[in-house]
Amino acid sequence: MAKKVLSGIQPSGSLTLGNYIGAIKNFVKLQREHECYFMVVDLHAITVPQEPAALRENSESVAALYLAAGIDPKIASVYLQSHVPQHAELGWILTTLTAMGELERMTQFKDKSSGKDSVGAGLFVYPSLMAADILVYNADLVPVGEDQKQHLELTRDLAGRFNHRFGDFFTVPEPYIPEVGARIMSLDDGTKKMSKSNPNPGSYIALLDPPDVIRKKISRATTDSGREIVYDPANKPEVSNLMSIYAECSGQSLQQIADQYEGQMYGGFKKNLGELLVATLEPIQERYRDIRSSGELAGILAEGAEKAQTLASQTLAEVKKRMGFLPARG
Ligand code: ATP
Ligand code: LTN
Repeated sequence: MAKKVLSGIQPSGSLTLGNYIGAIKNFVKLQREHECYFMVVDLHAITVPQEPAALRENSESVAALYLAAGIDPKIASVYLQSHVPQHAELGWILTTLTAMGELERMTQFKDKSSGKDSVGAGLFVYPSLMAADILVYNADLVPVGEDQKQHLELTRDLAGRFNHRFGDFFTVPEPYIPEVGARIMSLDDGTKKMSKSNPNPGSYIALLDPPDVIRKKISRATTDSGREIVYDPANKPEVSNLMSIYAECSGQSLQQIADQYEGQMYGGFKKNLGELLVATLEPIQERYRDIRSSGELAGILAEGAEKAQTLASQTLAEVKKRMGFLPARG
């Protein structure tokens, strides 16, 4: 049976290979069988300071990359979170059902706030807004990378808490996390996740990096000592990471890759990986340029938001009724 699927990516920088492998590839896969909602979560992006011009550019860029990567707006709704005000409204309501202790335990909050003099309250309550994103559509499945698992757990708890207090209403959603590639690591440190907000661009492959930059970044990627090309994330995180990327872009299994490169040096493997990435990303980049220059994006986003809002407003009306809010009219 068709399920409801929802996910989002923050317009907080240029999308990386981690976002593509961990999230977007699955969005594309799921759209054929399910009712899908794919957002650009701009309200989440402002939980850390964003320059207005950069937020505008990144929001358009993420939306265009969704389409360039293969999301078909005729079958999936693609839109901006801020165009559907029910997200913020349900976000507030769920914040009131969330315990401080639950938010304090979130590792993303701990990572993003550590070492900062001043941290916005929005960064702290970010997971309640994410729960609202999901529950406002009563989504069944949420395709995300490994790092979002904890936020999904909280979403499930909040759905259960609401249902317990106000009667069964919310669907308790399931995460949909890929087996390989759920956590693509940084190219300069195999123990850190590849992230678009890393200040060192050498640490990530951006989906829009030109071919020569891609080749250079892969050739400079840190590799573990030793010379064997084997998949062993605990002892050889950096080579294992490159192997995961290779597997995701070639469709080969990790074992096939290990067999193919048995006895070979890192250099040849990295050179081939660079070419594989260029071949994977070039068609996406070409479609991206077409979409940006076509002028069609605004219309697609407006249509997506309209469809999403129809469903979200029904959910919100029911939530408010159950909680005892008076109706605005009648
Ligand atoms: P930021 O650095 O701004 O926090 P990010 O690059 O971590 O951003 P998000 O917008 O937070 O990206 O994530 C979008 C989606 O991409 C999420 O589903 C997330 O789990 C997934 N994702 C992000 N980074 C990776 C990664 N390195 N490996 C696999 N999936 C990832
Ligand atoms: N928190 C997520 C982005 C996000 C999201 C969502 C993902 C916001 N709302 C709803 C799935 C469903 C992140 O940082 N990657």
